[in-house]
This record gives sequence, structure tokens and C-alpha cells, in this order.
Amino acid sequence: MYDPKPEHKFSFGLWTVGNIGRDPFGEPTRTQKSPVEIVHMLAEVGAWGVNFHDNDLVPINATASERDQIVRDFKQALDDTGLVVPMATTNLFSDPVFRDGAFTSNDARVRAYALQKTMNAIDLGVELGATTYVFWGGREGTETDAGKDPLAAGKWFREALNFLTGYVKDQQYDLRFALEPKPNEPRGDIYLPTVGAALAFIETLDDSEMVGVNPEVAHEHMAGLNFTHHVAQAMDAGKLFHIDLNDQAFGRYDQDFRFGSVNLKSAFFLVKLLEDNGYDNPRHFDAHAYRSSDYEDVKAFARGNMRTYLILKEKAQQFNADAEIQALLAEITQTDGTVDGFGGGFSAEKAAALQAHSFDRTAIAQRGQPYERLDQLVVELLLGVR
Ligand code: GLT
Ligand code: MN
Ligand code: MN
Repeated sequence: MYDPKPEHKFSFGLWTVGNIGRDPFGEPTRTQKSPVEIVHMLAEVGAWGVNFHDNDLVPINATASERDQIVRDFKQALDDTGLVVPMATTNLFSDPVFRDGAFTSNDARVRAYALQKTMNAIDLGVELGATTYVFWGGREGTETDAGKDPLAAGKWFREALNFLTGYVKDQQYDLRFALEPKPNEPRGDIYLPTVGAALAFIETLDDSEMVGVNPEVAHEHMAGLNFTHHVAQAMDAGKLFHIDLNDQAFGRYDQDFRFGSVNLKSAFFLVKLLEDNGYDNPRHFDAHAYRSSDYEDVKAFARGNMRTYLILKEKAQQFNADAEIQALLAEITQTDGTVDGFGGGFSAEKAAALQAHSFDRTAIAQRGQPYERLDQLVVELLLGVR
């Protein structure tokens, strides 16, 4: 009953299950798998979709004929397995040319090259079926603010996105953009560090209706923030085009752990938010297995992400059906009807009536708020004793 199905839209990047366990201190611990092998591995564990950066699939130095062969083989693997490509993105961070950023590099040639590389990568993504295009600006930032004007950087970033939505429209592609914020790493500070910053920036774009966000659990947690609240704000704005699910201890580097492996309770409230509100875009696990894992364990990792999500989804249904929990919620939110007339939009009459209304502040402050009881019920639900 916790088996993944296509309707769950569970996806993985080639770079997630394909992660070879390299870190800043150590060499790879797993051998490199080809994109075709990774597609088959994802099919074996029951995933629905596979995402990629241009260079996860086509090496940066590939010739045109090598590219075509790689794309043919990849399409064949998709056909053989039934996997789809919901999302694609550009690697604008690995090559040394991007050491000072891509769209926000101080070097105009780098900014132009980043546009060229992204247009080519958009073509590749669309050719393979992608309808969401992610922008994670890992190198868009600084170590020292002595060398880059943050206002100029914001202007360049905006110009780049305006150029690229123009390109998508000109090509008549069915493609939306999703900006993925992160506060730092690999840069000392990354521009547009949080979901809120990205949402505000999007409203300044020429084609803002084509641009949403791709929030990642780990990235808001790195900033010490409540991920669920940020996702809710994105949903409220109609901008939750995609989501990167994983987990992360607060205050650490970007750990990209298996979904639900660290902060189970936050994971529960996140799944509940998504499921209660009919989220229907891809659920991407942007995570990787521990460096100590072999590929059998990588498969266990991949299955674990999806299984935990589905278990939490069931727990959310249980929460909604639990009479005691619902009674407490009703008690917490119940009103006595005395202020019903003040809700909704402004009117001069309402304002006058509200100003004339007398509140028994002391009585209101004494009303019970049984959040301890409620939270303990959630804990017991999650611990499986309810
Ligand atoms: C990189 C990053 C992720 C982004 C990927 C998309 S690449 O692994 O840490 O959070 O989603 O560029
Ligand atoms: Mn991450
Ligand atoms: Mn991510």
C-alpha cells in the first residue's frame, strides 16, 4: 500500500541516485553509472520521472553527433521503462568559467555564455519532454561584497530570465521556469537566498506568470527557517511549480539526506500541507544516499524517500479523520459569533462598528488553547500508537 504509482509523480534527478559519493574531503565511493543505467535503476524502484542537468546527460565537451547518440540512447531507455522527464535544468556551476557566477558574473562574456548554454539546455530538456525548467543559482553570489554590486547582479539576473522567457515564447515551448533558492554553498552568499526573496523577485520579471519556485527542504533549513511556511506562501501565490524533497539537520552544510530521515515531524506537516491542498506538480527527491552506501543501498535510499512520503500521506489522512484531534481543532478555532460581522473586506460601516465594539480582553485571554494535548496526539500518531 506504500508502493509508488505514476499518479504520485515521484521523480529523481540523474545526479541524485547517480551521486558517486564524492565530497570536499574524499574521492568517489561508487562507480559512475550511465544515464541509461540510472533510468533503469529508477524504473526498478518504481519512480515516475527522471530529471537532469544538460551535462548529467551530455558532457560539456560532447560533439553534435555524440550528443545525438546520447539522446537516442536515453530516449530508448525512457521508452523501455515508461519513465518521463518532467523537469530539466542547466549546470551553471561546475565549469570553472562559472567561478564568479553565470547570469550574475561580472564578466559580460560569461553572462552571454550562460544564456547560450541555457538556451541549448532548454532545447534538450524540451526535446525529452520537460515542462518545468529549474534555475538553481549555486554560483550566483559572492564571497566578498567588495567586488560585485548587488543591484547590478539583480538587474543582470532579471535580464537573463526575461531573455529566456522570451526565448521560450518565441520557440512556442510548453515550459515554465522554477527558481530554486539556497542561502549559501557553494558561494559564501547566494543571491535570492530564500523562497520569499525569490517570490518577490519573480514579480519584477517581464513574464512573471511563467516563473514560479522550486523550494528545497534542505535549503530553507540551512537558513534556520520553517520550510512548510515557505511552501505555503508559494502555494498561496500560485507559484509552487515544483518541489525538492529531502532532509537536513539545522545549521549544517547542504546534506541532501533521504526525505524524512532527520525532521520527521516537519516532513509530516509538509506532506499534510501538500496533500490537503491538492498539490499536483512533480515530487522530486533531490537527495542522495550516504557516502557509505553501495548501489543496493542506493536503491533502498530511493525507495525509502517514496515510502516515507506515502506513509506520511496516510498519517495526514489519519489526522484529518481522528475524532479527538478534530474536536480539539474545532475547540481551538470555534467562535462565539460576536465578531462575525467584522470579517471580509473593508467598509466604513464595519470599521465604525468595530471601533465601537467592546472586547473583554481578560476573558478572551483566559480561553483554553490545548496545543500541548493536540501536539502530543500528533506525536503519538507519528509514533504509531494511535
Ligand atoms: C545541485 C543542488 C540542488 C539543485 C540541483 C539543480 S543541482 O545538486 O544542490 O539543490 O536542485 O540544479
Ligand atoms: Mn540541497
Ligand atoms: Mn535542489
